[in-house]
Amino acid sequence: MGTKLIILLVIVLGVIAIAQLVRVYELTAKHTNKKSEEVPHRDNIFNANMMLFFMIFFYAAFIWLMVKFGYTGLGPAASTHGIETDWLLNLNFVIIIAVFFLTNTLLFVFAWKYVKRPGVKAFFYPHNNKLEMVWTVIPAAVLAVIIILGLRSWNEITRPADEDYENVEIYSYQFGWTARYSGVDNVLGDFDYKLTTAENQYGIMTRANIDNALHMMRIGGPGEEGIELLEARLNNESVVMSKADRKKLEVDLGRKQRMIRLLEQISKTYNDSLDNIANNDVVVPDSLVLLKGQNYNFSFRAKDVIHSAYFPHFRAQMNTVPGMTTYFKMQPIFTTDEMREKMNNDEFEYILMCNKICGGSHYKMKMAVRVLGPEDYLNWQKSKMTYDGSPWLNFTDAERATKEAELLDKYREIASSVEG
Ligand SMILES: [Cu+2]
Repeated sequence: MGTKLIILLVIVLGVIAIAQLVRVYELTAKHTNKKSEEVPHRDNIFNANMMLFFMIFFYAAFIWLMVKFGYTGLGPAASTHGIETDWLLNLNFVIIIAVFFLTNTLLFVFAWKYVKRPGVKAFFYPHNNKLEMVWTVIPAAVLAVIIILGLRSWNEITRPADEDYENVEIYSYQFGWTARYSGVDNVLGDFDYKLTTAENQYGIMTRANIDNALHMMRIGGPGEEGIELLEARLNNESVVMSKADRKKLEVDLGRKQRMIRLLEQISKTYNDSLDNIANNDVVVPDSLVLLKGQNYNFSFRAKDVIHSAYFPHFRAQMNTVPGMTTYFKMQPIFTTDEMREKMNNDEFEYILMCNKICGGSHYKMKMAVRVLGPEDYLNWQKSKMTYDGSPWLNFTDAERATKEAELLDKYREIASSVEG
């Protein structure tokens, strides 16, 4: 409060001081018999030279900033689309920097060169159709090229994925990420926010989860009162309750009764044979592990507010929006180890972070990402369990050796597709 008042006072006094200075200048001009709009030649020359001086200072500062802070430290783009995105961004920068130097040079050099000289009258040059055409059509054409190139890349990144893409869901919440792999069938189980309970954090749809959600609403569970208990409490005459408390209970009861009706709808239309699609999914809450060269189709979900999934090294980013699924496709081209070598940093890790201010702990909303080669990826896969608790790669002892060898061959082929 105090500082604001002082700042205001300084501004007011500053304005008064400038007004007084102008008055003094006017009075001296009157005294020396000069017209107030007449600027001495010496001042004009000084201003013209300052224009040139400012331009040089401006360019030097720009180049210094580019050299000092232009380096992102992110290393080479680590995905196929990332290479394209980098190329597009560089193209934009080349055009922007060229135009920046051209227009600013014209601005300041002209101001310096055509300084007002005594006895020289300015040339009156009101209009030129050809010039207007040139500076309208050329920028429009350049912009059109940039936009068309950008749209082409964007459409390619977000178009529906083909069959050879692996479907992985990235679930975002305040403040973390969870990955859900689609398992051996490459189909993600369905979900519905209404099924979200303490045991089913991701709202995954199975018969058991539907029954459980209904049970929570009717009977209740940890941290949740069911409608039976709420009704009993509201109807208990012997307990004295404040009006506000009663209102709160009634609102909660109404909400739960609505939820029960909606859940009963889901329960009625749900086909039990879909259980398997969700049950062979693999939920990995702490990290995202990818196979080098594999094409991924990521779908994004948000539990609470809008987040943004940002993979800086893959040059990929997508908003995650509550109530809607967003997508993009991505193909990692360097394993974490390869990237460590390229970056000359033994501790390098890929990362997924939130790039939308989403609350108090936004800054630590991140997940480790690892890109593995064929052998390491297969080993990791062997250690993971599906949603219903069976191994991801559920082979019988007799078939295991051949099936794993087949998978390894397939992964090697996928990884070598991005080699060199
Ligand atoms: Cu966030």
